[in-house]
Amino acid sequence: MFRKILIANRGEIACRVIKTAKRMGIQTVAVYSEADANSRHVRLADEAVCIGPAAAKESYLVIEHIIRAAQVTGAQAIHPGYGFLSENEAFCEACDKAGIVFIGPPVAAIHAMGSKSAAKSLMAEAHVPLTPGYHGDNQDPDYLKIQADDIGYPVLIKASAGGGGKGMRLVERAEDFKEALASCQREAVSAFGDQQVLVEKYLVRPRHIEIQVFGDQHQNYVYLFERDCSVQRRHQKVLEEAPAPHMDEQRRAAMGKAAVDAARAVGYVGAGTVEFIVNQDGTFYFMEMNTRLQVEHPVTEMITGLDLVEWQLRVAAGEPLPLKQEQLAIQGHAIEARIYAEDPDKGFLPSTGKLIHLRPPADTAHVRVDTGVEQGDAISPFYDPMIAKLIVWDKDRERALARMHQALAAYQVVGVANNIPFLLRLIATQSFAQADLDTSLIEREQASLFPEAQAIAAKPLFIAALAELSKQQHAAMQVAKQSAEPVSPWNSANAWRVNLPAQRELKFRFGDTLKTVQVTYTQQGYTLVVDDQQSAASVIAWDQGALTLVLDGSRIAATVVDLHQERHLFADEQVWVVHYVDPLQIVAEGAALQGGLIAPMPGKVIALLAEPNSQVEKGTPLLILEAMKMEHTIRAPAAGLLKAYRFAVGDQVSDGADLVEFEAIKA
Ligand code: MV4
Repeated sequence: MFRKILIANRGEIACRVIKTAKRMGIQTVAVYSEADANSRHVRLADEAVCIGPAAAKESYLVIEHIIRAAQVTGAQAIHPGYGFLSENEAFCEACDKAGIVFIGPPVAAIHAMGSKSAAKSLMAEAHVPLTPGYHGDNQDPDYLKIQADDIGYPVLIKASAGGGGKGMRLVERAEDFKEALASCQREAVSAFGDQQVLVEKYLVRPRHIEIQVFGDQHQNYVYLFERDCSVQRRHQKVLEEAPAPHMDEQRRAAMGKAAVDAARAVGYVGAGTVEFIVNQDGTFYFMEMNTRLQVEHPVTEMITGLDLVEWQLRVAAGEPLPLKQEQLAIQGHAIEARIYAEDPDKGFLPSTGKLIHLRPPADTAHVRVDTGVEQGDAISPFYDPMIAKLIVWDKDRERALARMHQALAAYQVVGVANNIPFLLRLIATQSFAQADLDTSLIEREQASLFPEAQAIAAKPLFIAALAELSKQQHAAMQVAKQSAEPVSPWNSANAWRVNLPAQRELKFRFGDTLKTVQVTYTQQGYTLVVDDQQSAASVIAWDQGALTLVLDGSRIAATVVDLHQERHLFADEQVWVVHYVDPLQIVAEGAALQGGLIAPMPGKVIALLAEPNSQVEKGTPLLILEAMKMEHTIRAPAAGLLKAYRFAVGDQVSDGADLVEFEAIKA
């Protein structure tokens, strides 16, 4: 077995490989770009080597930098992970040339699977079922048209060098064939430099089911059952599960045999995946073979109890496969969700930034989180914006689905937009819940996946209000501790007023809607009112955002995370984001139109910051008001003329007092 391996990757897969290597007592070398200098995979590895600037093409894709890192650290083998150089023939050859073991298939297998049409011909020889169609070299348009007519419409024209859905044309009618062919050939030339196409029967509502295969260097082959990866968006997998719903033993054995025959046909070594496109009736056809460990391999690990990276290391070190086919069995059901820093409400635009709050669900026998980031890390714009893979397991699909809901709802992320709420809606769709799977599921379920924006209920607003009150109370107490009169009523933040019930308002914006929560202080805590909802509320505990509260007798644990004026509320397996409207800000914005800025609450003027009769920009600090034992900077709500101050430093001002005379420049 290797003493030391280098992981030529980053993020969750690098961390995942390091974890298995550590468990096996193998030393690990990480490689990282300058952008990843403080990343988790670097922290987890025994050694780390910088291989270049942030851009992948100057770091993670630079073969000689990686080979050199292995040589200087004495790594005997390289694990490529997935993506990057994991299916790159030149990299595989460079490893062989440098006498470093490439943990993956021989270069001939990578080569054989690199071309779609070559792969299909290999599969045909291995009697692996191919989609009915024409995959030959005769590219004469008239000949191809005859083939299409024989296949029967609808047909799909595909660029042989294409992949991932690029270079495909659906042809519904014979009269459209020639034009679609010409268009597909043009795209194939421009995108892949090769205009060869194939013509297939179009499968309606297909599923994507793939078989995990393993081969060792002693011609042993096994299949580790199947994964259903039909839930995709723009050819990116979103959810994966194992075993495939509605799969029967005979079909599983037939697909497994086909996959093993395919692996044997190319002399495959290591972990491989044979992808099939499958009709709703279960008939299956070869699609492509991947010569890397797939992103979704953990669902296979969860139902077999195996560690596929350990198998990869053992096979690469020349050991025989640890188990024979008859020793392999499926236990339970596993589902994986890919958690991404992307914004589903903005076309899944990637989101970058610092993960100021990141709290995954705890790892248990039922929940596994494979991640490359920790709280405080950043999602950078240079790479795939994956936050983590969340994998759950239970005895059957229904229980696994419940686990996934629970785990997603517990996954707290603040600092980047993310797809967790989308994933929660996705697993709750009728189609997914009932395992009515096919590659168009997400398109089909658009209505429930992108619902109309809902009005916010009272509960989250009350939680936000209680968090705000607790935070201000805590701040006031901190100040009181330093003041000469810690028990003075001025040092409390309970809106105390002579002969009046202590009351105040807290304002929150949810989307474009402004909500005002009326707060009345009571002996027991608070009475909160918003719209027509009223609740008796109290705070049991508040510690930097961890809030335990009681609303109308029900105890609730909530997490409230501040990001600038945003308040991210996690409670009841839900998340809300509201915008706290600082009373000082709203007064400035609201009052500026009347030519003055009024004091939002009683306080003392402690500083005048601009010159009377001067032009100021929007946001220019004008004065500082000390209110509720906190300093509040009153800023110019718009560009305009600061005509005069109405108070001097040290003056006490009452709630609503006119502070300055200000003339906004009309936009
Ligand atoms: C097909 C097909 C329907 N009929 N072939 C998409 C890219 C590549 N994986 C093959 N793909 C398809 N080939 C025939 N004859 C539908 C797809 C397809 C698809 C396949 C698997 C997973 C996701 C997909 C999304 C859209 C289309």
